[in-house]
Amino acid sequence: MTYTRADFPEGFDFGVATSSYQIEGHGFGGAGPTHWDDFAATPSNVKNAENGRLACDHYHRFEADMDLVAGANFDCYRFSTSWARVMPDGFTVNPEGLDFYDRLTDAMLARGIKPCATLYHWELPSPIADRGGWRNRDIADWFADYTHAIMSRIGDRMHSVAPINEPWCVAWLSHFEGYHAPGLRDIRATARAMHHVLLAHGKAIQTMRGLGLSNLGAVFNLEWADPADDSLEAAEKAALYDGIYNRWFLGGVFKGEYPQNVLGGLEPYMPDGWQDDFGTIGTPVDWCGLNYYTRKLIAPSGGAWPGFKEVEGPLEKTLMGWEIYPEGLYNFLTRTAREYTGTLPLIVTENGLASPDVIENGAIEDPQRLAYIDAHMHSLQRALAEGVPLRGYYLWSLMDNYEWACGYEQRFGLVHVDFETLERTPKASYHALAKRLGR
Ligand code: IFM
Repeated sequence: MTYTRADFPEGFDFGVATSSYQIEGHGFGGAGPTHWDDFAATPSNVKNAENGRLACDHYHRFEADMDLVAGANFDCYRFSTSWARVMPDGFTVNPEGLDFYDRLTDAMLARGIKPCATLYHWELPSPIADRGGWRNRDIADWFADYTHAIMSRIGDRMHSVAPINEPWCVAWLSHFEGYHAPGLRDIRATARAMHHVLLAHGKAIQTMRGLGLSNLGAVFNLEWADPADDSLEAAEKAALYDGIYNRWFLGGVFKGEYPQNVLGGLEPYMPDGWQDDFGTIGTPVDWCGLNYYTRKLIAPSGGAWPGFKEVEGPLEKTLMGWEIYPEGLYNFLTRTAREYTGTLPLIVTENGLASPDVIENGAIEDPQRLAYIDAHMHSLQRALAEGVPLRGYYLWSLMDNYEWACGYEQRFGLVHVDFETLERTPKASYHALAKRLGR
């Protein structure tokens, strides 16, 4: 089944997403060092020790890149602003950084594209990391100051804003699994980051309300967890994985509580007074964003808490090795509305896949991407038919970019980037979507 714009309700937004460090070229415009530069410079953390210093050179090519967004008939462009570009030392404003986002905003508006900003997509200024980064409670106030600086400049022209992309990655992946910067594997650091990331979210929302901004949201990455077998132990571990990955963050923001099964492991390491912060964390938002890619099969592993492991599943996989499971998107849309957000608008703020795309005779065929998109659009249709207040669907990503610890190998873009010449070539999926999203 293939879908076009006409299959979706009037006013439904189609968008495409990127993030600052993954595309801009962090070496330009007076941006300061980030913990991703430090992490990438440390052996074995990132494939080929690659970093975002040049990336896609979007800093100099953003006008042409906005032509690509408009050319595929997308309504929205979800981008992020870089704390370290706006405040290279974490605290002091860099006028060049503000000017860049000003130009980028105008480039979107000139093409009729709705600007959808995210304020933090992982490039923490190194001087903030030196002060403990997400482990330090003060980060919530520092982040609010940065929010004030950037949104005072461009906030009036934003269609929507969300403070933090994917709090699970910011906290768990980076402080417990050590897979992302700052590369820690420390349960106390994790518990603090899990809480402070939500406190910072709440303070940023309050700051933007103070500036008179509206259409503010929260963006979560959600991963469906199925037990690897029929045992009670596997079911419990899948529920714990779900708690850590999904319910902790949704629960904090929308219910003012953390799941008991996760507190069972993290509570001894939580910062003092965490129970008193839910008033700030739960500051009302106007929409909820869901980033969805895959599911995991979970089994007990023995050993220390949380005592689970991922087991390889049987479904077709993407280049990342992630199973393709569109059912999970349907599950999350219905469950989130039912258990957390009620009538609040939902937006799928990221969905997409990496594939081994190569140019042949000037063209790039990426049929797996289009099939993936259609299968997930089918899940959107099912959720809409059941009354889920879904308002938009954004693809990850506009163009191939820096896929963090995987370097430049994993190509998530609708547009191919040659990382030698930086030439952009739209893939077959881009051309197909441009037709389907046309009015
Ligand atoms: O590239 C990332 C992005 O930065 C956040 N969401 C998932 C994408 C694919 O891994």
